[in-house]
Amino acid sequence: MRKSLLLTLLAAAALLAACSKPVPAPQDGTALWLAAGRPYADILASVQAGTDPALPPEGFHIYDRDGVRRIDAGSEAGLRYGVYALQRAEVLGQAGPGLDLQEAPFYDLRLLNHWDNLDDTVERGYAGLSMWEWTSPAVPEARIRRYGELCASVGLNGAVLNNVNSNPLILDAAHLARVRAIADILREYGIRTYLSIKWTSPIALDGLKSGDPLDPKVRAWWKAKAAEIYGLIPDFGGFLVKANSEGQAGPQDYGRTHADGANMLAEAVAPYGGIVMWRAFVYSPTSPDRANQAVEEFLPLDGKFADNVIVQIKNGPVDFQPREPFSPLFGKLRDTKMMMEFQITQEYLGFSNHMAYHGTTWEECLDSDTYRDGPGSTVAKMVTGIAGVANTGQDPNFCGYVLAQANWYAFGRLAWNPELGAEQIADEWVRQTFLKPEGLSAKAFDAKFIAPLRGMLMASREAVVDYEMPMGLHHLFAGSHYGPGPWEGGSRPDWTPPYYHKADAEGIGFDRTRSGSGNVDQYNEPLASTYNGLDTCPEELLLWFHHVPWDYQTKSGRTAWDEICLHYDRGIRAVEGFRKTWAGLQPYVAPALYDEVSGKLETQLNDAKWWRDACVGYFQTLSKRPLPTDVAPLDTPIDSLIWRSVQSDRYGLPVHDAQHRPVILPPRPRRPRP
Ligand code: GCV
Repeated sequence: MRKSLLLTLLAAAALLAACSKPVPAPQDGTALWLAAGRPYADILASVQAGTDPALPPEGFHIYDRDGVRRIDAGSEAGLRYGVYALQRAEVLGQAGPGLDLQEAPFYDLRLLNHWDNLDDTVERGYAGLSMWEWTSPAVPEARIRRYGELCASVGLNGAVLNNVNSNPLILDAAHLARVRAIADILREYGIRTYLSIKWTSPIALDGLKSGDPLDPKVRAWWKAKAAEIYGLIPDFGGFLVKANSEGQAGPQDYGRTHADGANMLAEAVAPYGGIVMWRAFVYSPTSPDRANQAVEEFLPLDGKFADNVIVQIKNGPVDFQPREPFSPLFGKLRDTKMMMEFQITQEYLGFSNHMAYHGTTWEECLDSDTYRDGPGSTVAKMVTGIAGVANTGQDPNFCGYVLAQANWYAFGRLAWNPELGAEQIADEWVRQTFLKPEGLSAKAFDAKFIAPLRGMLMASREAVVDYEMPMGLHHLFAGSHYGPGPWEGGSRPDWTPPYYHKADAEGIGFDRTRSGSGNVDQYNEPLASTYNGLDTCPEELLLWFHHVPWDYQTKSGRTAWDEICLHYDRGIRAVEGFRKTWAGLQPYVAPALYDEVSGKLETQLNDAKWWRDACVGYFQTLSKRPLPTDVAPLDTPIDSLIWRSVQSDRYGLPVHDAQHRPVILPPRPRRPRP
């Protein structure tokens, strides 16, 4: 009798426990970070909204008066930002009575740059074809509206619709009509439309003989084109230009300067309040150090650009590598407006397959001190606008990976306020994106899900640096920009990894010191000397600035060789840790999202091992040193990896097998090392 009572009690307890198990909310990532908040219209309807001309145009003030919640704003756009700020505060549990939140954006220009082509492919896009659907007759209005909401909710206010490697046809009548249709939708969300132009458009579209910016016919053509565009889109933002860069034509082809070219376009859009964003991403194949070139070309032009020209500079001097120092140009130009260009899409950080939260990358850059006007001259303060190369496409979740959505979010938040911390932003994003399971207290959700996922995000970029290119190594990737290729040669040295790592039997690293390429002196003191000194250079940038012997003693007391091996190993351990943490989060997350992230982490781990095996294995053929005893042995011998790269599909995306392993192709015919 007693026994059966006990059994009954035990069964009841088990049932109770089963019933109180958290039930994950059904979600699939398509609501992005708008998942957890009240709908926009509900929030708007629940407040008293007013305009306050004393507030900055895009600013807002949320407060309570006489028990009523109010949002005052400087404009319609400001009100929109205020409503979304309230939505966020509600989700974060910060919207209780007495809320008093007054904000305005730090930068006026907060743009996404879409590298979308008119055939709907997306250069460096890993989330499907172009979200604008250039090739289909109908404009995808629902998606564009959703995009507008997402951008507005994080404070973005501009979009360059097409690739900087531009097709001149973007400026023909048919495409401009479509651009107008898109602009009409985006305007409702406070987003201005901009276009990338091809320098040779007057030649391609109307048969002009030249693209010389000082030729009156060319100038007249651009003026007429600007008038046509503004006739269709009165609030058109302006042009983004890639000129004399990577094969794109530009004013230098006619013996003119970047300033001549930019100013000619600036004159055409000035009557309408338009701007020209002129990219500083320039480098020629013959220069001894690609990292020097932007300063070499643009510093002599300082002060020569028209008022409505902004020079748009990539965060680092090379090209969106997992870690670069900030571009020295930010600390050099004084009389030229500058704009930051970050890359949200993960061209060099595992596409949309790897978790690589960029909040930390961008925080590191924006907080860097250029010393231009003395200590405290951070990069954030040097620039007047901020652009991010978008990671969006037609995928239902927009980004190809739920965890990649965090980068779009982080970009918007930092563009609004570059002083926000990466960790705070990660926390906000997790709370807004993932719904609390039923049957779980908010406190438990915090401890069991939010904190671990936030921790994963925060550690993720450093993990990628470790398993791809640690200690300042850079540009070690293979042709597709996915996966390792430290051995790769080619006709153009500055497109090959050996140009950057300079590894040989003696040592490794690019000497950018005063006895090398002199790049350190493009930075202001005291940074120039800090980078120049072997002892003072931060070790995370050691091989960016210095060529060191393999047995150089690092700060840990280990040799450079051992330290490199340890970093690669550490990267793999980190991804293993992410996998383990994520497995523990299964009870709290919808199966669709759980499976998506689990699969991607599996891919990331296999890719990380491939990176380690290829890089450490290849460098070992030169250093001829054994692996340190405290790292795991390589999985794959270098002979099976060297001269090989991953199979790509027709869009250039890497192919993985059913076990999430990269499909490595047989060796290609060797090109001689330069
Ligand atoms: C749009 C890198 C990328 C190119 C890109 C270029 C740029 O080289 O690989 O795809 O072209 O940067 O920023 O212009």
